[in-house]
Amino acid sequence: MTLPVLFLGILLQSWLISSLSHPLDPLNPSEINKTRHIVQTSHIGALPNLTFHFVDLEEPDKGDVLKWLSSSRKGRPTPPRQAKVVVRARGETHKLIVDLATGSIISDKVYTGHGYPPLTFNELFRASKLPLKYPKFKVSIMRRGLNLSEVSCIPFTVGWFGEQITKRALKVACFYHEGSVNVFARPIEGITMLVDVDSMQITMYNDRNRAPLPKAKGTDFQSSKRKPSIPGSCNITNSGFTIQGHEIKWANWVFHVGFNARAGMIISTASIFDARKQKYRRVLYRGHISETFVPYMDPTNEWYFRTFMDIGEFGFGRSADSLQPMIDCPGNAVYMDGYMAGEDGQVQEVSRAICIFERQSGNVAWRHTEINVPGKLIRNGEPEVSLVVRMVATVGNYDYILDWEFQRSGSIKVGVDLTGIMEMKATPYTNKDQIKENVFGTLVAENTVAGNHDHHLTYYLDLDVDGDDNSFVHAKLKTARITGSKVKSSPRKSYWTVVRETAKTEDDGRIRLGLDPAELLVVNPNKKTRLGNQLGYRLITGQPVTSLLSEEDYPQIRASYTRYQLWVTAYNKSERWAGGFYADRSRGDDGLAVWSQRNRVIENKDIVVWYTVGIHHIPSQEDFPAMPAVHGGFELRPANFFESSQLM
Ligand SMILES: *[C@@H]1O[C@H](CO)[C@@H](O)[C@H](O)[C@H]1NC(C)=O
Ligand SMILES: *[C@@H]1O[C@H](CO)[C@@H](O)[C@H](O)[C@H]1NC(C)=O
Ligand SMILES: *[C@@H]1O[C@H](CO)[C@@H](O)[C@H](O)[C@H]1NC(C)=O
Ligand SMILES: *[C@@H]1O[C@H](CO)[C@@H](O)[C@H](O)[C@H]1NC(C)=O
Ligand SMILES: *[C@@H]1O[C@H](CO)[C@@H](O)[C@H](O)[C@H]1NC(C)=O
Ligand SMILES: [Cu+2]
Repeated sequence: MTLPVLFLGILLQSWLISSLSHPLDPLNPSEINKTRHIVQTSHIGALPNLTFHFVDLEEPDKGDVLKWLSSSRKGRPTPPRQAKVVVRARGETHKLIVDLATGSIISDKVYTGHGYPPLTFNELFRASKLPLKYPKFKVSIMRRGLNLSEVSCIPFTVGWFGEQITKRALKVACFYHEGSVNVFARPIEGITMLVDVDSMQITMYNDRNRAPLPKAKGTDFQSSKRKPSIPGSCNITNSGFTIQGHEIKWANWVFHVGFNARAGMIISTASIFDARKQKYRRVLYRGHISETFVPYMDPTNEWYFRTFMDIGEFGFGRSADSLQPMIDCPGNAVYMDGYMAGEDGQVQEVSRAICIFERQSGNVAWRHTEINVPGKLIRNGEPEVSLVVRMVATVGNYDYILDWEFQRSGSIKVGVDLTGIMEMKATPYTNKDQIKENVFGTLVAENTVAGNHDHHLTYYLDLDVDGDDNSFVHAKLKTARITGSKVKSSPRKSYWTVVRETAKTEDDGRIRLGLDPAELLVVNPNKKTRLGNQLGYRLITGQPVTSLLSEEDYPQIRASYTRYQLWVTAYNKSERWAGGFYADRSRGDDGLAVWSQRNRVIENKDIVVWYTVGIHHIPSQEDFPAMPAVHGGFELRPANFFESSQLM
């Protein structure tokens, strides 16, 4: 069935109709507005200079959501709508729970732990403008013979380096955009400015005045080739998916797509239809990106602090870009808008924040040719068709293209493409032969070093394989030797065999992947296939990357969860953000690594898998002036979940 796009558009706009609502729907514009109104007319609203840092659905308890899902749904009321709100006033951070039905604040707690909520766009913007009015900076620009009106400044989060007392702070670096749109390519090197965010003032200034300004020539990444092909000329159609509110049905899948300022796109309650059992079976309760850690490997004064945790410090939803039809998503894509609250609590809309499209990849889903049936040549197969849900987060210089791809086979492929502009440092060198010191990166253009760095993208995966209670199985492939009496019966000396280890507690759930071959499975220990195999879903990982920073290094203390690529924890509604909710200037005393230390039982329990897609990035000249996309990701693939292939 093909739904014309126009019809889908009408369906998309009808998400306020309650019969289409789902308990995990993100706050809609009128709910965000209402939340603001409730907060502003309360005692909190009376506090001076109140700023909103996070507004999201306070999600109902999982049990209530599941009850709603298993009921007939239509007409059944969703659990009461509540909002989670994080505001700051008088130098304090308040965490509020707002009840939208009664219009009241039902919980108000002042956060007293380490770290701060995400920076607001307005704070970042104001910080970026401070240098341009700062007398010492003006002198530095004049001394370099530059024109202040061609300078753009960009604020960076500062991390934490053992300070006993911290304040909300940013460091601002400036760039010369004259003659190029590639702002990051022309850093004005040697200047450090510390901004106190609460008072919005420059509180430290240092100009070491080094390194010439890289040239503008060759830095432009715009070109006429970038023009998309004319819509119309592209004749791809969707063979059929429907969107009701935020719920998407395609082929054998049904799932919910949400959005918030922190994670951006959130996939929930994904179930797959089992034709044999004639029912939907649960696979994933919630999946989204949880935290990113992007440490640069340059310990010098102007660079050491660049150890970003973008999700917690800024937010991928906050950084979500409006998708460009025919570039970011193909011609058959359908779009969803995203809504957030701004610093003043007002609704902010990201139009076309998410796109959904059917993809004919050109790959083969399965095939076979059989020549051994006498008198017959049997050739069969199917092209691969999948459904992709995509968003793009542009976090300063980098662009992350985030995909969730659903396949009829039962697989969910999660992909991330990294593209954009390198973070670059001005250097006196114009040729590699001149360089006798460590420049902590690659010379990618004259006077320009692109710094070595990592990207660790940690995914939250609350898998519920055919039910809540699951176990994690580390199925190791071990070489078996043929010895003793068996030697007589086989000319072979060895083979491999599978040794399944079920994780009992969270200690067993911390896994460093490496050379040892293994299958990683989330199984339902209470269910078996008709043939007696344990039902499961397999996690097929990408390259095993862990952080190489030393354990006592401050950035590593904050992002200690990057020590392992894989963690399994007991489900707890409030444990969602791997680096802790208050990631800005955090000290590593909250987050995945800390929760896992409780060593809870994870066998035959509701469990959450955390997997980190990691990329060590040694820049090369081809990454300049803009970087062709690099791909990372993983696959969730059924393993004895069905009785047989879902493609035939
Ligand atoms: C936002 O809420 C205020 C106060 O309740 C109301 O007066 C206003 O009409 C609302 N605006 C929108 C756009 O919903
Ligand atoms: C509120 O903000 C203004 C402008 O930034 C500032 O001058 C004033 O001191 C602030 N008031 C309080 C109580 O923080
Ligand atoms: C500085 O740049 C502005 C804007 O591009 C331009 O109008 C002005 O003439 C420049 N001044 C100098 C001294 O080059
Ligand atoms: C586009 O698709 C339609 C419907 O499948 C088909 O009739 C038409 O021939 C196609 N046009 C081109 C140019 O491929
Ligand atoms: C859930 O997690 C939070 C944060 O880690 C913790 O404070 C709370 O005690 C946990 N609840 C349970 C029931 O374990
Ligand atoms: Cu990179």
